[in-house]
Amino acid sequence: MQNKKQGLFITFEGADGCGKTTQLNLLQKYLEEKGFEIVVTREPGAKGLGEEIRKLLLHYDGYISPKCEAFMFLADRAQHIDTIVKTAVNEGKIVLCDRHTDSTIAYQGYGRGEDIEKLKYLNNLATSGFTPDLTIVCDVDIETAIKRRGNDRDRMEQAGKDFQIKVQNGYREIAKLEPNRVKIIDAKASVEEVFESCKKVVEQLIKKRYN
Ligand code: Z5A
Repeated sequence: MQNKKQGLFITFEGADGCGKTTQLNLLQKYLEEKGFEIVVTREPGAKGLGEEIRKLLLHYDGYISPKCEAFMFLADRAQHIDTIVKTAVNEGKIVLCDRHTDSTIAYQGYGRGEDIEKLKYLNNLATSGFTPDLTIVCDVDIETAIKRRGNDRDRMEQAGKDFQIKVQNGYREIAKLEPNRVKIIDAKASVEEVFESCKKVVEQLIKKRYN
């Protein structure tokens, strides 16, 4: 349970190439200018052991079974939450995290077809129930996302267009189920316009938390 003295945990999600990292970086700059202490992090692979897991997940050139893949993301998450995210939030910082639990539901659940309820249980186990205060999903059609992403593809990005569409629809379902936490932002517009939408939802949260 987070109290008023704590910071905030904000996650960015969406299909690969949606533009979420661009928005996260803009938000970091904007909030730092307002005097907030910001920690920027990511899943998989924030640092140390996580970076090693990331290398395997994205660049291992042999077969990784869907269940093994799910457990590797979850292992990274357990380490990340315990060693980076919780500490920073408890110190009053705002943590901006590029991908988190919803990626597992969207990619391993909706995308790969692993049991979603079981994945939710495992997410909860990995995070000890530590949940983002806000999740911004950058929603853009897959053709645009593919164009933005370019040609340099890792193991996950090679999964194909049908897979990405399932992931995209997965995010839309997640947002329907948790409308208070998960906000869908139309990410098709220009970087500046998308940032205006992000700022709006973040400012609402900050007002609620700090005023
Ligand atoms: N994964 C998983 O399966 N399960 C899990 O539990 C977790 C992750 C945690 C991590 O990849 C992979 O792991 C990911 C999901 C999976 N795989 N896939 N596929 P990653 O960390 O290497 O990368 P990513 O998170 O998928 O994407 P990214 O490289 O960070 O890109 P992005 O955040 O989606 O977009 P971007 O870097 O901000 O923008 C991409 C380009 O578009 C760039 O050139 C920008 O300048 C441009 N851009 C951005 N916004 C705009 C707008 N508005 N207009 C025009 N151009 C724009």
